[in-house]
Amino acid sequence: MVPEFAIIGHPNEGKSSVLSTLAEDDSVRVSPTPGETRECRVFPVVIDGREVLRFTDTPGFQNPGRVLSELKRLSGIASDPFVTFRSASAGDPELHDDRELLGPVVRGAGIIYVVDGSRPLRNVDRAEMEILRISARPRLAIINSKQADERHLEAWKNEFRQHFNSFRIFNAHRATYAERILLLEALQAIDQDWQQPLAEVIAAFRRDWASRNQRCTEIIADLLAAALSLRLEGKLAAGDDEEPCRQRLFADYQRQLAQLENGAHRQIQTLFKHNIFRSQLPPHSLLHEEIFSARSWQLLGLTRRQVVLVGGLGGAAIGAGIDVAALGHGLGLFTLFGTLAGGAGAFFGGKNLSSRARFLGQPLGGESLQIGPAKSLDLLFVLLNRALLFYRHTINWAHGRREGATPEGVVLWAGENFTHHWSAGKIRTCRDFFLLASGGKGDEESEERQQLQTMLADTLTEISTSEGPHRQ
Ligand SMILES: Nc1nc2c(ncn2[C@@H]2O[C@H](COP(=O)(O)OP(=O)(O)O)[C@@H](O)[C@H]2O)c(=O)[nH]1
Ligand SMILES: [Mg+2]
Repeated sequence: MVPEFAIIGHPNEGKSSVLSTLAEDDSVRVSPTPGETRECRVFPVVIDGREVLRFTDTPGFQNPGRVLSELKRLSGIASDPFVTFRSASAGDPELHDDRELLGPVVRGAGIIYVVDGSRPLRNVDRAEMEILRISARPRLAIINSKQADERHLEAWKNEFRQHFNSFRIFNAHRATYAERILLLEALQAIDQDWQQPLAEVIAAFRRDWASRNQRCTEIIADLLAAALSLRLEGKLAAGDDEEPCRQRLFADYQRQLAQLENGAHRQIQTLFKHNIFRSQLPPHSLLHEEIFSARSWQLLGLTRRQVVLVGGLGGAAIGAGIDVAALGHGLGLFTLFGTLAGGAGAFFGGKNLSSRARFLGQPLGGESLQIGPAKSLDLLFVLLNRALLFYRHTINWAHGRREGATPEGVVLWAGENFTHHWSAGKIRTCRDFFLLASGGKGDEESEERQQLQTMLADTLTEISTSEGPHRQ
């Protein structure tokens, strides 16, 4: 039988949000209006086409005091006071929600009790906990603090020690993959009967996560292959001014790179089951910057040390170490494009450009300007770091969190470089893939691509098992 857990609690404490995050299901209805959920709804967790676990969302308690006294009264006379209570209260609209939420308890579901730990404990909470305690179902309490206020935490914990098998702090808006696994492990411990099935669920979760990461390395490698090989050409007619043509070409190039990147990021979002709501990037995220902004290159490109490493790798010479100052100054990228194309550290390929640089007059006609394939390894690092930033943002965006919600207590962190510490071996793997990809062969099965993906898989594992952003 598939283990079932009912998410129970007072209205508006974050039950549905917790469920949405735990089940990675952003179709769960979350609402600021208390008491909107009137019926239970089952959310199966399906892995590899098989339901491994189900969570049931329930309406909030409306009359816990009354329900408790009814149950106590029935406990002497009914064989199962919960069943009797439910049938006896069937005609009473006032008890509708209370009756409904006890449905899964009666059919044997485990209980996950959710409270907002940022508010003080009240008598109604005690009545709710007492009801759950006398149900004798295995139960775990979750403290989902909607505000940063921690003054009441100790009181809640003390209360939970008396009424529950276990409790955990789990935040519906901030919980990470690692914290979801920890919660499942805690559920495993509350009842011996669930140990085995939940161990399988946890193993399935881990396998599923690893296969998503694997798929994500393909998405990133595909993006890099397409971006690094991107090549555009602009024809110059006799008498054409070269500058506008360059500008157009470069604008096109930027636009197409951005499209490729955007497509890859959307795939990552879908892979991690963000189907309905789009996560919001923190206001200062580097991902708001254009791919070719000086800040992107400064923070996400190769470090000086790595540029030296690239030089020492041997083999084909490769452009590395873009002059970031050139990206930022007034003349911007066109200068870089024009200058570098003819210069020693050629950034973009420039058919005819080096000769043209010497002839800066009117074009003779029938010539073409070319941009791409990429000539600088930095582009790989900028795109890779941006993809990793996006990955980290996506996996840490809890499904229960909705657009516009204020992320209390969440310290959203500035863009970071995931590759600054990479050593020569990893840089070489990137370099080898770069050579392949810029030669138009990055999407083919190859040793180089395989190595890149294996390395990326480790990086993704590291990112997903490291502490969440709010812990930093
Ligand atoms: N800031 C913040 N808001 C939360 C959190 N959990 C839930 N909420 C908000 O609280 C309201 C009620 O949440 P919901 O999950 O629908 O509660 P339910 O009635 O217990 O199912 C919604 O507006 C949520 O966005 C949280 O961890 N932090
Ligand atoms: Mg709800």
